[in-house]
Amino acid sequence: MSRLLHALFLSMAIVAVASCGKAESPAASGELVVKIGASNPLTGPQAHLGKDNENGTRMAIDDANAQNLTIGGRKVHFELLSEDDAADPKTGTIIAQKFVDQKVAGVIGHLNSGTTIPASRIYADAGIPQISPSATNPKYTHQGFKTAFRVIPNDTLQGKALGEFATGKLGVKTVAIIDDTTQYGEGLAARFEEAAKASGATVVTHEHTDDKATDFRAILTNVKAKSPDLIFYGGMDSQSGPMMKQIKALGVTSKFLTGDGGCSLEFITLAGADGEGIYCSMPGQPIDKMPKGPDFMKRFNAKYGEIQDYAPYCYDATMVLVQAMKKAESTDPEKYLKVLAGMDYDGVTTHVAFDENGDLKGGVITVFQVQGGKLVAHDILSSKP
Ligand code: ABU
Repeated sequence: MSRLLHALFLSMAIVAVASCGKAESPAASGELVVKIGASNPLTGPQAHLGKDNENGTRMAIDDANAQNLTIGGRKVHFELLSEDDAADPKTGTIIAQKFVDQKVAGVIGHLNSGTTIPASRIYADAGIPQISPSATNPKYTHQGFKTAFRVIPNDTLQGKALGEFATGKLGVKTVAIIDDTTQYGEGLAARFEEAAKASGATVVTHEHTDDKATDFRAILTNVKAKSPDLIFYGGMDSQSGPMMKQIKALGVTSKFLTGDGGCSLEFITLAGADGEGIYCSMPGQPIDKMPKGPDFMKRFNAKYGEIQDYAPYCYDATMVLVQAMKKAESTDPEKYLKVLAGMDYDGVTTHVAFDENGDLKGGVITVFQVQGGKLVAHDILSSKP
């Protein structure tokens, strides 16, 4: 009996100590807790991009909470549920189902087209809005889902703009294409190929690797034998960096162009001096030309360090979702989904409004060149899809 009493007192003491000094949880204080899911690769070779996305979303949630918003007359507290999908499509769908079970109000993500597209069906079936800040494969918003939105220009625009940039501004006549066989890399490479051919280039070879490879020397030896004016890579920075080093080591002198997945600070770190002079693109304006870019960059840098790629888009995606709930005065997705589809929002990156598919209306593509170890804006392209 005395043992039982002892155990009872001990557990009461633990509860008392645990409660001491702890802020009342938002739910306990009568606030309505609104969960927002974010799914990104937080481990593995794309973890730096995943963390960048997570931080952009987190910053928006912190800002929204600081506004002390009420929705439908109740004070709300937004809570970030962040998951690591490791850029793996199957893991992405498991996380999507977990978010549905947790009744999230919306999802910001996933980072990759390869995870975003299969997860989008799960969100669509559950009626939960998904806003992608970074997945650029056009298929995502072309499946007829009312829940799929994107705040960044897609690869229909990016691929065409880059194909025309290669033949026009760079004046290349022959092109070798390499892609990583992912929904993003292969899709962008296909769009680039169409545009490059349509604007007069000859594709001398189109090679495929995968998103785990690190040794590209066999492919690059094939490419070298064709002496293309330009190599285009559809894939991520964790591969374009080492690929660039191997290109130089093999003595290949072709120009090099890649899309947004390869256009980051990480590319510069991985490629080192061998990355100097290459071209890469990001959908949207350079940050200093975004409507609220400079202020965002200053605040983000102070909190989280340098922006890798998509953090400002994550911020806008989150804020658009929050504003749609506020405008609808409801946290019921059925009510704010329609409002979200018709949003007009002055974001950090641009004015956000969606077309009939849920894609960002308008948009430009910026081509950067690596100069002195920095990404320097070279051209802003606005090719029509
Ligand atoms: N947009 C490039 C990186 C993410 C993706 O689309 O897979």
